Amino acid sequence: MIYNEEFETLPREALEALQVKRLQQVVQRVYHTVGFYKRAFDNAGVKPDDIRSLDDLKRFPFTTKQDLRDNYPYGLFAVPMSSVVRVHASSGTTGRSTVVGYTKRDIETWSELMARCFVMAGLTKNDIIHNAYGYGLFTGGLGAHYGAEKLGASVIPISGGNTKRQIMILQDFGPTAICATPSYTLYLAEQGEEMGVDMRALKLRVGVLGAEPWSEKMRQEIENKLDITALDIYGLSEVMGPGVAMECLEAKQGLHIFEDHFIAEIINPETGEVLPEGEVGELVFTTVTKEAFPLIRYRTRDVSRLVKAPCRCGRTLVRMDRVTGRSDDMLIIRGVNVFPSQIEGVLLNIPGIEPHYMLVVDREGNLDTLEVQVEVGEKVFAETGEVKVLQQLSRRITKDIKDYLGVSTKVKLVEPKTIQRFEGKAKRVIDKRTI
Ligand code: DLL
Repeated sequence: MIYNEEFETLPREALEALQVKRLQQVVQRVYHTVGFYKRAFDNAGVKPDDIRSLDDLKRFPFTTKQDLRDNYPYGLFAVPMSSVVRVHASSGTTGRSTVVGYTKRDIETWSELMARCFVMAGLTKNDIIHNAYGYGLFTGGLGAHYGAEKLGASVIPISGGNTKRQIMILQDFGPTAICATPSYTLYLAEQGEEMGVDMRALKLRVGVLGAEPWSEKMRQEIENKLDITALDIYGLSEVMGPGVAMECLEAKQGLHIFEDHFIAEIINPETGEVLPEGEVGELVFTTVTKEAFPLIRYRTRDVSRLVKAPCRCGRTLVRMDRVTGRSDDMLIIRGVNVFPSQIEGVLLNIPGIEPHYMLVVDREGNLDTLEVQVEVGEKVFAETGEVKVLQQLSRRITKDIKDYLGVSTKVKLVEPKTIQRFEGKAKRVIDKRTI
């Protein structure tokens, strides 16, 4: 089944003609409504009229996460706030995270794209969807929720956390599909087993899983433990949220990008050069229908590959490979995006510690763990042999990181001068996860 037969199966020529038309409109619009784009285009010596074909897009400048931060919170919005009906944000709970906005029509578009994803996963209005993506500033919860309602399915808005209750609801409410991060899905499966629940006997049939990188091996584990088909969903707040691309049930080979709304390019992250189809590089998206927060050539930092070959499911939409990594240092810890520099920012505001730290990321029982090792200042160390003071310090660090970035950590205070020093680029992260 295909939710929007017309737009998901357009012949490539017609699809590209539609993209060019929409691209011309959005480029005109941002040039005249968002100061940032006017300056960026002027600096690059390009004008909105320069778009005559899709190929002309590569002459336009990139937009980066830094640009979003520099224009925090609403500087890149292309409509007045009176037309914005929702905001979301990624990376952390406060501070200069990236803030995105939606008009009423943007929410409708997003809901449709999420509905397309659910249908791509074989779901209908007769399904009951257990939505364990977090509700709040994160786009996962509400994004999936609106899409499920648009489809007419029944949503259980359980959100994240409270695992025992989730398992009870999985048994009692009889959901046929689950939305969650792949690592949390595995965790749920294992916790259920530990509680003596036969997790394969639940009514669950499909998982629509994403928001973090995962592997074929994890897919098999999830499918075995829950007796479901596990499919990959991709998205990012800046571009929309979940539902930028989705894997189809029929082929399970690559994620279809909704090209009537987003133009995808793959670039060499070092040079910015556009790479030919089939080569691995950094994904770049241009949104062509968004009203509140259009983005031109946004560098996602996600590493993937594009394949235009026809798909068994009948959709003509280009497919991207599952995202295996990033071309920057962003970490995804239990679905929360964290940059080492943000943790550094929190640490620098706490008296008594040194700006020498190391982040150790691991996975215990399918849940990510983050340990922050940080040096105590000489003075504090010399003056306070007292364990209590050190405990207080460590609690403060844990609390501040949780408050500012929304991620739980284990803090390990270490003696002065014990964390490795680097002559060149500092290595701040040890990621031990094997996914
Ligand atoms: O994670 C949106 C989302 C919610 C996608 C629910 C899928 C399901 P952000 O919090 O802005 O948005 O994080 C976006 O997460 O740039 C990728 O690095 C990573 N990511 C998202 N989906 C996948 C996936 C949401 N399927 C960032 N595989 C992106 C690998 C993913 N990485």
